[in-house]
Amino acid sequence: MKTRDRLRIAMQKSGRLTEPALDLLNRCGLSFRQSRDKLFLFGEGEPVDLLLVRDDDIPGLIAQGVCDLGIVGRNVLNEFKLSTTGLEAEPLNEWRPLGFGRCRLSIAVPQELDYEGPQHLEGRRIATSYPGLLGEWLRTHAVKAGVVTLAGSVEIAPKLGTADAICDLVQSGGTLVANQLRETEVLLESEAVLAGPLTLPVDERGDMLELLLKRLDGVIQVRE
Ligand code: PRT
Ligand code: ZN
Repeated sequence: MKTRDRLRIAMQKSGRLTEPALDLLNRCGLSFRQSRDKLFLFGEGEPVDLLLVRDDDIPGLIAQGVCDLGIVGRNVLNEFKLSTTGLEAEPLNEWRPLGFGRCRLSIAVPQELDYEGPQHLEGRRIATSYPGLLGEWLRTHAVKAGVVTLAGSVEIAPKLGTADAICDLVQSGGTLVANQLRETEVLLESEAVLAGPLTLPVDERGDMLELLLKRLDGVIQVRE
């Protein structure tokens, strides 16, 4: 692949992480103008461009070298890492937690169910969009359960009778309550992170990344 001299960061095109990610980068002194096809935001001062994509595609784009870094939920990053374990993929690193997009990946069961611990899930079906993270948790707790992988609307699976429990992202807990579900286990505490390969490119992009990390640390420290 042709090497770039500008740092390219993938971020969510339109969703929960878009505004706070742009806000953070602006605070780091970066400003952008949109490309005509709306695929990029080009840096106006510094050599940093943003690639606007679906959040699920971000880890793969970093692993393929299409971009140098990405701003993505730890949930998406860690699920990708598990799905590529054992494959010859570029290992990805969490460079910085960014302090927004906070949520947790949790198991929830119907409210009326007595839940007494992981063993309660033995032999049951659990619906999720995170089969890797759920599978790892089940293995750690020596629980054998069926994993029903769904792309979305996981919370309605128990009502539809397609699963006995769910494993999904929770923020306020409102969605669980609305679906008569109760949170019983937290598998992962998540937030948006700056993700990238384990090593920096040894060129202008590496220099720019070092500068960006310094600015990020300053901005995040001030905010905390
Ligand atoms: O189109 P694209 O694929 O890019 O977007 P998306 O729809 O997959 O993602 P989006 O924008 O919904 O979320 C992006 C990231 O935000 C997630 O990967 C998480 O890292 C983070 N995040 C933070 C959340 C939430 N909070 C959240 N509450 N992602 C999803 N939710 C959903 C959750 O799935 C559930 O349906 O909100 C519901 C629960 O919210 P509460 O407040 O009712 O508990
Ligand atoms: Zn997505």
